[in-house]
Amino acid sequence: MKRLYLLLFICLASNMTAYSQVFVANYDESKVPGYTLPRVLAFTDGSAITQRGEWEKRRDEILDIFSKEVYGVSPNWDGEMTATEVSSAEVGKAIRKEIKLTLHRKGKTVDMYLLLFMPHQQTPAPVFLGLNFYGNHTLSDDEEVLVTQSWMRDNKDLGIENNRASAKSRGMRMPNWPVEDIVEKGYGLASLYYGEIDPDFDDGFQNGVHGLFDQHRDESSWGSVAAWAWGLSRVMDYLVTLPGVDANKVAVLGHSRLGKAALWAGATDPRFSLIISNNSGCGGAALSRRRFGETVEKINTSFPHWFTDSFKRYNGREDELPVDQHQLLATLAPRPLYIASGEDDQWADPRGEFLGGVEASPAYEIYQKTGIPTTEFPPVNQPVMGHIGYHIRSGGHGLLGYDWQQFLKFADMHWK
Ligand code: GTR
Repeated sequence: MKRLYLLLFICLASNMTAYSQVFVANYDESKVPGYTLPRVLAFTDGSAITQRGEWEKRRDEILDIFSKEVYGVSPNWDGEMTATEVSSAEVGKAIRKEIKLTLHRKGKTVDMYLLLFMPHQQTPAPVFLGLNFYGNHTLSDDEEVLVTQSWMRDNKDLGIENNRASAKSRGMRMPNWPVEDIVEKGYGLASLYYGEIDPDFDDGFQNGVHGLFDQHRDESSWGSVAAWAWGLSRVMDYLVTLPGVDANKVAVLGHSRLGKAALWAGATDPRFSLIISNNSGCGGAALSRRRFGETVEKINTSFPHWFTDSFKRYNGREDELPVDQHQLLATLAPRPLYIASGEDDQWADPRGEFLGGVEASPAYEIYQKTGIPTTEFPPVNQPVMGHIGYHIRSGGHGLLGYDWQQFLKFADMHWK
């Protein structure tokens, strides 16, 4: 009997602990804790940075810290990639192609299918490259565009069952990828399903591009966000070989977790000449020290495979992070950077995303460029554009037509 009581007590107690650990996000600005951000233009010993050369030395140190403590150290690519055209068609003012890119390394392969829309024109066109969430066929109503065979999270509305996509979702994401508007401007669009680079579940890093490498994992090994970013660089390896692409004008963009990946791709690959983060939030453009909406602990608990194991040391200890996200944004200087938030997407901390841009701006000034042209949080639907652009639009979490209209304006501003 005593044992039964003891067992009952243990069960109750463990339940209570579980209950007391239920995460409650802070959405109250007045409850944002006081914090001190690491200064962008300072070395670790506190000495000020005033010269470009000093900044670039510091920038490399910052990137090294982000590799080791946040996203993980990605391998150099020493394999081969082959490209095979799967289909090609004229669609309106664009040529649409799907290309199978196969990564080969030590007898292992990974296939990624790239969907490419290019304007008909004589001169090489700038291109937007962005990963998609549900497969290339969701961006097109053309039946030739393949339905990915890769693992996908189930979603009844989109016809994704048993972790496989189906033709039910064909064309369903077209409003989020306004191909016609992009092509009309003389730009191209390249996209691929992010799960083909690395399926988004915690499998001990066996599948996707992680599986191409012999892994002796440690606490700084690359997670999934780094893998998606690394995959974007492999796509860039291909894009630069295309005569129709202006390799000096390739923008990398992403929404949400893929916005985090786009930022890391931009930081690690200087060939991306314009970087766009849409609703990237925690681990993206938002300052971790604000602990507003999603926190470091929350993201590491929900998605243990996204970042390094070392990042988990900062769960609930954001002030001990040797870097904060404004420094990641600063490493992109002087390349144009656009940060977009949604008013109802408080989970991603819109103000924290804006402040990330504000605090990154001194690095742009080193290059005589204005980062975000204001330190005042702009009203809804009133974009501000310097070398860093920012808007908070009405509505929630999503990559919408309004967002694209601003990205296109921003690209025109810097590319035309
Ligand atoms: C959420 C996650 C965010 C964001 C988002 C998404 O569940 O907490 O950090 O990445 O997913 O990718 O849609």
